[in-house]
Amino acid sequence: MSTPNTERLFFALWPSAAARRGLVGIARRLPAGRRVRSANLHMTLAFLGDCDAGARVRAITAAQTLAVPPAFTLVLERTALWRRPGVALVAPRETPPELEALVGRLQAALAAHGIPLDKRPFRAHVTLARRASGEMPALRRPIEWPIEEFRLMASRLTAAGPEYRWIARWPLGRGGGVGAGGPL
Ligand code: 2AM
Repeated sequence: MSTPNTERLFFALWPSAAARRGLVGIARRLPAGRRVRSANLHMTLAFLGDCDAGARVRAITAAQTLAVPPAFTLVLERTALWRRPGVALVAPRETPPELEALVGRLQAALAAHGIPLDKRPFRAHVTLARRASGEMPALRRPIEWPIEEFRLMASRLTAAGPEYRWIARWPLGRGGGVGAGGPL
């Protein structure tokens, strides 16, 4: 639970309008579950949990010093259900190397700045619904999502569910090069 002096932070990718439409389209076809609100759909890169002001500054510094991979297109092709938590999701067939690089470098930079992360390995996915069950519908066509930036997000729990706002954004590399990121 966040205290008045902490914020729940995570790094994430936020979908383009077209990718969001694709995500909402498949979410609507789920047989059961509590759907994630359209504005909240995202892919988590690294979950930091409750952070005080010092940890927030270290997280921003870590992201700024990152050697970002080039921009790329993420193709989401499959749906799945993680039965135990009841998470309905969409995911790429395989995690693209640029996404592996982004997450790996982010994890390393956060560790170097003294920010502990969940030990569980990264599994690229977008949560569509929770408390989901039943047969997952197949995508009618792959969702193509241009990944041009990543964001540091803060989450606040409200009576209507979680509310997310971005704190900072960093562009990925242009023209296939690998460069150091900075806030937009
Ligand atoms: P998800 O990626 O499976 O949806 C903000 O809470 C985001 O961080 C959510 O997207 C959530 O799950 C992800 N996340 C990862 N680990 C978490 C944890 N231990 N507690 C809450 N959210 C977590």
